[in-house]
Amino acid sequence: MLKSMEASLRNRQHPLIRKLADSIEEIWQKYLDISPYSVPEGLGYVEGHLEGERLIIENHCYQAPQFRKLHLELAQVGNGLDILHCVMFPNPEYPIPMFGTDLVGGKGGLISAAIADLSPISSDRSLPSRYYQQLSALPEIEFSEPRALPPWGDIFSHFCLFVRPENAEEEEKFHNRVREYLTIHCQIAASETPLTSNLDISRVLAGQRNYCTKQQQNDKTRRVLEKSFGKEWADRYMTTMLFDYVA
Ligand code: BLA
Repeated sequence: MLKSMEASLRNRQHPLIRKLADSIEEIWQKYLDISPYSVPEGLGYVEGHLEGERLIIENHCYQAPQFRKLHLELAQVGNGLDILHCVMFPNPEYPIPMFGTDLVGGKGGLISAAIADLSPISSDRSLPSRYYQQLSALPEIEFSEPRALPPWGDIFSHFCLFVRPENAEEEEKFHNRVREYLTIHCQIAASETPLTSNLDISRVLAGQRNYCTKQQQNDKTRRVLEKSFGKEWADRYMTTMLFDYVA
């Protein structure tokens, strides 16, 4: 029953969301040794409708040796607003960036926000050199409507894409670039040697904590969740499911 509901939400969503969700799972399967991850009780599939608008959320979670949690979330507000959210949380022995992507939109067939990044977690906010080299080697692309990051967005890298895709061609350009980011990330992650020094590991944890606490400040996400589920639930969801960190 759950499986068929899950399949049906994706098929009802904006084509860019459907394609990106499929790509994410395809690339994870291709490069990583993934296994199931158990989602906290009651959070696999959730529906809420406090102020009228119904919000449906479905979570797909995996883990891999290099990643303590691979989280792909699909959501739909009312009948029109579609959301894709994905974060890859590295195990703290792996000093690699945080991959994150968020797509929001669908009303009138338009995606209003498309963001993707490999965000650094080092204290000087630089990416590991292998990442920097491979990302720099990608051909430059342009979008007709780039968007400005909010104040908490200082966590994102120089390679962060944040745009409002104007048409199907720009949507495809975004999709392809995110596939490239994911492929680079999974290939590098799969060939990394884990850290052994506790000091180095604690630095990774501090970087991941900073990333998550900044993301928790996204009032636009919080408001959507609060409207359907209330303040307390929204806060718990943002801190335990969307952007949880290891203390
Ligand atoms: C923006 N996120 C948004 C917006 C909404 C959501 C409604 C505003 C869209 C717009 O301005 O056009 C809502 N996003 C959600 C909800 C969920 C979600 C409800 O994921 C989950 C249930 N957000 C992320 C990740 C990144 C991210 C991983 O979850 C980045 C890697 C970024 N979302 C992000 C940014 C904005 C945004 C930067 C714009 C915020 C702003 O302009 O203030």
